[in-house]
Formats: sequence, structure tokens, C-alpha cells
Amino acid sequence: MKLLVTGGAGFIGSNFIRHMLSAYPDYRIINLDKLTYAGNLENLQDIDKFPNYTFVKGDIGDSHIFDKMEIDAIVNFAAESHVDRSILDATPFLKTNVIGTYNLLETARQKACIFLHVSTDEVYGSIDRGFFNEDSRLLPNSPYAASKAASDMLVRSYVETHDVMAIITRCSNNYGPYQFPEKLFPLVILNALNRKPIPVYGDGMNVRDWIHVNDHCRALDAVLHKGRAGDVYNIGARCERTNIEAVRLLLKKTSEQLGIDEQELTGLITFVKDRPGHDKRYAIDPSMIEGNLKWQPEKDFDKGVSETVQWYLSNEKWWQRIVSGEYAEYYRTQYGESI
Ligand code: NAD
Ligand code: TDX
Repeated sequence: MKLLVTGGAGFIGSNFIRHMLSAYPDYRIINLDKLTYAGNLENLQDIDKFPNYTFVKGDIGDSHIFDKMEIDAIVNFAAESHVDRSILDATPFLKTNVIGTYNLLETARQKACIFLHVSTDEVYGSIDRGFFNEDSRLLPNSPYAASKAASDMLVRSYVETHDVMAIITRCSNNYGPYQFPEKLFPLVILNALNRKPIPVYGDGMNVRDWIHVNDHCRALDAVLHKGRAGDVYNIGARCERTNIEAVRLLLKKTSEQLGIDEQELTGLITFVKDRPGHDKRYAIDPSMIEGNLKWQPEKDFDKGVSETVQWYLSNEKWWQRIVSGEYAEYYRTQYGESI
């Protein structure tokens, strides 16, 4: 199979490429990535010499970039992905997540190839009780979520109008290696290592549903090979935690691995002003992918968190380069000088 992976230099895309090259050594993969602040070729250093892997620097919004590519399937990870940045400026979110997806849909239409659109549970908005299923209404609350919901709507329209063989997946919060330090898990680990305050928004009681990135990649593999065109699949590991529970677990694991007293790190927790429009709870029902595609998450949360802490401890060179670059300026804008 000839796969075009977009956004493959980011967190989930790079883990997906690694998974696919190991599971299907005869597949050919083109990774097209714009290399925004979140794209990092160091995420793929171990595989960039594979003969059946090619990297192309480019923007999914560029309508001619795909002309000469032979493609059986597109897996679209390319996006602006951070909610807090969409609050500061939504412009790149609309350009990439909406117009960029539209351009990819036109490409899939012309090449008559499969289009797997990697979306998010955030398009459903927040739910106090119960779970979102694939038929739940889309009620996005952040500009990021709205841009992803808009892209999902476009995908649906290309299935209905142009018979594009498109499938949408909506996954819950991912964690694992190579996640950019702006997201909660790496931010907590790195601030703990540097003994910096750990900002928890509001009262810390917002709930997120966590899945290890490898389980997400295995689910995407199942959808790509066994999913039905036109369908939507929720992906989740039934692992809800309040943010403060997740932060405390991360600090427990970090202190164990550093061999220090846990209280030295829990003392860093600092409750800060809440995120505007902060969704209270995400919780999705993954029964459809479990039943129809026989997929199940494999990674135990406690073990996955330990391994993730260990990964950041062992890969200081990777994150030092990020935190000393553009990220430092974003961090100051987001948290101010005191944090
Ligand atoms: P990320 O921010 O780590 O990576 C995004 C990648 O897309 C980067 O490599 C970036 O350079 C690239 N990119 C951005 N704009 C581009 C453009 N115009 N053209 C080409 N490449 C471009 O994001 P992530 O966390 O890996 O998320 C990947 C996808 O999964 C996103 O679509 C996101 O909405 C979705 N998702 C993420 C999560 C999560 O918890 N992180 C959960 C569910 C769904
Ligand atoms: O400093 C922080 N303090 C804090 O309390 C940060 C960065 C986050 N939080 C809270 C906000 C959320 O309730 O932690 C929770 C997780 O925050 P993020 O890591 O920013 O993720 P979230 O906003 O839930 O969105 C993520 O999951 C769905 C991804 O970033 C999206 O790309 C994905 O679609």
C-alpha cells in the first residue's frame, strides 16, 4: 500500500508512521509535513533512512503538491492541535484544519483514494453524565474544536456528494512519547523536573479520557484496513481522570523515578485562572470500534504513565531543544513570568 501521512512529524503522526513501518514493512509511506512549531523531524530520527519512507516538507493547503504522488490512502494528522493557542489566535486553525482538509479531500477525490481523517472527541463538546457516541451532536466550544468539527462536516459532505471513500475517527486525549511540551502531561513532567510551578486550570476537576498513543495508532491501523467508508469511529480507552488526579499520578511516578519525596513535587501544583470555554468533561463510548473492528486498548494507564515519565527522563536532549526555542515565548505569553 502507498500511504500519504500528513502531519507525520508531530506527536501522533510520528508514532503512527513508526507503528506502520514496523507492522507492514512493505508499505511505502510519504510523510508530508509543514514543520510548524509542533513538527519535529527528530521524532522520526530512527526511521528516516528506511528505503520505503520519504519525507516531503509542504503544506496540506498547497493544491499542487500532491499532483505527482501515487497514493492509495491518505491519513490526515496535519492540524493546529492546541486549544490554548486557538484562544490566542484562531487564524492558522482555520487555514490548516478547514481549508487544508478541504484541499486533501479534493486530492482524495481526484485520486480516488481512501481518506482517513483523524479527528477528536472535542467536536462533541462537554458532557456532564453518560458518553458520546458517533451520532451525538457536534457542539464544539473552543476555536480549535470548531475548526475540527468544520473539517468533519466537510469530510461528510465529500462522502455524500462526491463518493469519496472517507472515514472519520474521533479519539480522546492521547499521552506518550514525543508529545509537544505545551500539552498537560509533558508540561507537568518537565516542570516537575525543573522544579517549576505546575499550572492547573480552575479547580482541577475537569475530566479527560486518556489513551496511550500506541493504542490510538493501533486503532487507526484497524480503521484503515477494516473500516467502512462513510463511517465515524470513536476511539477511547474508558480511562477518565480529573486533571488533578492525572497530575498527582504524574508527580508520584516522577518522584519515584527521581528517588525523591513526592511532596517536593506536589508542592509545585499551582491553581491558575481557568481556560476560557474550558470543557468540563470528555467521555466517549468506543463500543463501535471494539465490536465491529475487534480493537481493544492494551496499555494499562498506570504503566503507560510510568513509561511516559521514563521516556521524558531519558530524552532530555529532545525536549531541551524545544523548550529553549519558540516555545519559551509561547510559555511566557500563556503563563506569565511567575509560572
Ligand atoms: P501535533 O500538533 O503534535 O502535530 C501536528 C503536525 O501537523 C505537526 O507536525 C505540524 O508540523 C503539522 N502541520 C500543521 N499544519 C500543517 C499544514 N498546514 N500542512 C502540513 N502539516 C502541518 O498534533 P497531534 O497531537 O499529533 O495531533 C495530530 C492529529 O490528531 C490532529 O489532527 C489532532 O486534532 C488529532 N487529535 C489529537 C489528540 C491529542 O490528544 N493530541 C486527540 C485526538 C485527536
Ligand atoms: O497548563 C495546563 N493546565 C491545565 O490544567 C494545560 C496545558 C492544560 N490543563 C488542562 C486543560 C485540560 O482540561 O488539562 C487538560 C488537558 O489539556 P491539554 O493537554 O491542553 O489537552 P485538551 O485541551 O484536553 O486537548 C487535547 O485532547 C484532544 C489535545 O490537545 C487536542 O489536540 C485533542 O483533540
